[in-house]
Amino acid sequence: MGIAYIGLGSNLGNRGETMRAALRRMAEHPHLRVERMSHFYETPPWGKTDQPLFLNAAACISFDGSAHELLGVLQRTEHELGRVRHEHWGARTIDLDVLHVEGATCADAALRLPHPYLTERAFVLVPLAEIAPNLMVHGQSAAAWLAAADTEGIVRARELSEPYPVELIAACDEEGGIGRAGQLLTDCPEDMAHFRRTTMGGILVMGRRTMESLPGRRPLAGRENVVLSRTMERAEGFHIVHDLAELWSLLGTMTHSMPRPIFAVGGVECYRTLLPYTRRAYITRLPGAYGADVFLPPLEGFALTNSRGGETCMFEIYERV
Ligand code: PH2
Ligand code: MG
Ligand code: MG
Repeated sequence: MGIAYIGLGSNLGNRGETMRAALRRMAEHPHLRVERMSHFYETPPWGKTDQPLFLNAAACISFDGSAHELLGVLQRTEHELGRVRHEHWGARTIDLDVLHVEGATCADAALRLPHPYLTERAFVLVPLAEIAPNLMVHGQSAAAWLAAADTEGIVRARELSEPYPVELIAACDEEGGIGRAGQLLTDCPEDMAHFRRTTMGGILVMGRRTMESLPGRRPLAGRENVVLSRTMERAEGFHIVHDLAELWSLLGTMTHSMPRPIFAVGGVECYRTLLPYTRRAYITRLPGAYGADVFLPPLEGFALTNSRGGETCMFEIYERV
């Protein structure tokens, strides 16, 4: 089928988390690839106005299948994420709409394309024009439709509701190993300095075993230290969260009072959990092989954007493509 545009909306529950979950599920579908994603926007409810503020976004995807098959994928995703249909235009945990399919129009009971209200709804046009200003809909570009729309009250979401709020930082040996017997592979002072410099002032998210491997089990100075652990109850100097919902809620509070970067710092389970939310990875390449027993998960969908040789190791930056 080719390129299509999807509108995402949510105004119930943990909106940012649900939107990210929808995005992740779409990206995991074998016939669907998320090509581009807008920021999240907070938008006043349109149509039925006595309901909570929405979060809205738009995604450009490629899909191997028909428009109706795409609709099916989106409806299943809505269902899996707990959407219950109450009232027309009412509050919902997640709403995934096919906005536009390149080269296709459609007008049957299940699907109308382009989306019938696309050109008059600012909550659709603001994110859509961000990722596809030149997209032609009914003879005008998305940017031109936006210029004629009433965008009052629409703002880039201030809370922690970026699609990819996390940065990952790790050091690997030549085999991709990151640790052995619960410890780092080697003591590389140059990498330690790089880690410190990169993360200073930010928020560190780590697993329990990584926390226990810190010198004296003390939090790292100058940064917020958050432990993501199902079992841990408390630890002096650390914030403990037990699942992703708690993590996003804590991070929302922390970044609301002071915006700052969020780093996944290990171990492997923490990396794996946060990789779907990661936009950038700082990877240190350590020369040699150390017989690691844990390895960095593959950075699928990331591209190397920067590489710098140090005295004793290489510093690379990968960005989500
Ligand atoms: N969706 C609706 C009705 N009203 N208002 C905003 N701001 N955002 C939406 O996504 C939205 C709405 C029906 O789908
Ligand atoms: Mg809708
Ligand atoms: Mg819908």
